[in-house]
Amino acid sequence: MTDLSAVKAALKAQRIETPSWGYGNSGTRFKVFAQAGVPRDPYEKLADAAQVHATTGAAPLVSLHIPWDRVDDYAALAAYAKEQGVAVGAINSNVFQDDDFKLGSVTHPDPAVRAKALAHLLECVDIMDATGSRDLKLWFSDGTNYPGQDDVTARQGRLTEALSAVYERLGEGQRMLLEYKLFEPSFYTMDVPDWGTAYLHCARLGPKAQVVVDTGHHAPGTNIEFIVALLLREGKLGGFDFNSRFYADDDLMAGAADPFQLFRIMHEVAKNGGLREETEVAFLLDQCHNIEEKIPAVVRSVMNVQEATAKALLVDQDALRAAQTSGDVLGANAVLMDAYNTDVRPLLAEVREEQGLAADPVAAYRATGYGERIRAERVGGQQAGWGA
Ligand code: PSV
Ligand code: MN
Repeated sequence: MTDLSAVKAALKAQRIETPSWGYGNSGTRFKVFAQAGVPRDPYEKLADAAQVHATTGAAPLVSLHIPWDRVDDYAALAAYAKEQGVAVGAINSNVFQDDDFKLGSVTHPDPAVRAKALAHLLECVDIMDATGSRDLKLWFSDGTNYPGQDDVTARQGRLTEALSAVYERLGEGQRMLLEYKLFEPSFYTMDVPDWGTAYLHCARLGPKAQVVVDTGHHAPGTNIEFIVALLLREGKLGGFDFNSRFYADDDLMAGAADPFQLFRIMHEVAKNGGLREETEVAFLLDQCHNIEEKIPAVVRSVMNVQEATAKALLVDQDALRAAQTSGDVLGANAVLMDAYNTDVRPLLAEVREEQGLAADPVAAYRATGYGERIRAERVGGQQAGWGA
């Protein structure tokens, strides 16, 4: 039997981190559709993120991307976040938008370019010191497009060198989260294409280095929950970049394309201790809202993660184990499906009401009139986007 009060406590404790870039303009390589009311600077992004937390009670952290969120005074930015009721979460490095990085950043054949990339990563740790962030999230677009373009093994050596330098710089309580991606923008080889490569580097570096699973970064059909279970078993799951995909790295709302997959992932997380605070799994969203209204889309995504988590917590683990040990294939599958097919919306409404929140966060957000206000007030200036 599942203990409902424990399920509720776990749901109340879950902290989902929203991405600053999710509030800015975004698009595909074909077109960016600007939206009225979009933030013009990191402060306005934090104010938007605070709306998501105010209505869900589950999104107290905001992940920043440097240089998109560059400011003069990061301590002041962190203080502003606090005033708004949120805090700065992970710092995401960006070594993929500078002309010098055409052939790579930390794995570039030219040592001068590598030094420039490393300097940026170290600057990100300085920013973490100022904001009080725990996590440095590293994703490298590095790789090659053509067989023979560069020495794949040498590139791994260069990667090790840069990662080691960053690892050495990490302070007390800080972590390095290494994110892998199968392809794009490099098409022949990515230097960190999969969890195995990320794991090898993190294992070599030490306990402060962990792997990030971006749900959009795998080949179609990949069993992501298996990867999650293995990483948790090794103490190497640092966190997630949640988003949905139909085809490649679509960056759609988490839980929108394949809610069953999100449930299966959260089931492995919940079962293997990933919801315990001391395990420190970061539940980040990494998604963009190209055609839909941004703030309610982030609210919806947070709710989708919560629903998947609630269903995962409702799995009757005793019944599951009993079915598994007796070889009852259908019975075991039924236990899992029973939980997945439970309508957890009333449970989550109850959880929210117990926290003094409205049962329906999207409706609560609409009722604030915040959307109308920012559309009226944020006129003029440069709207934030990927390049800003
Ligand atoms: C790369 O595709 C990625 O998933 C990384 O996390 C980047 O930092 C992020 O997207 C930027 O949107
Ligand atoms: Mn990502």
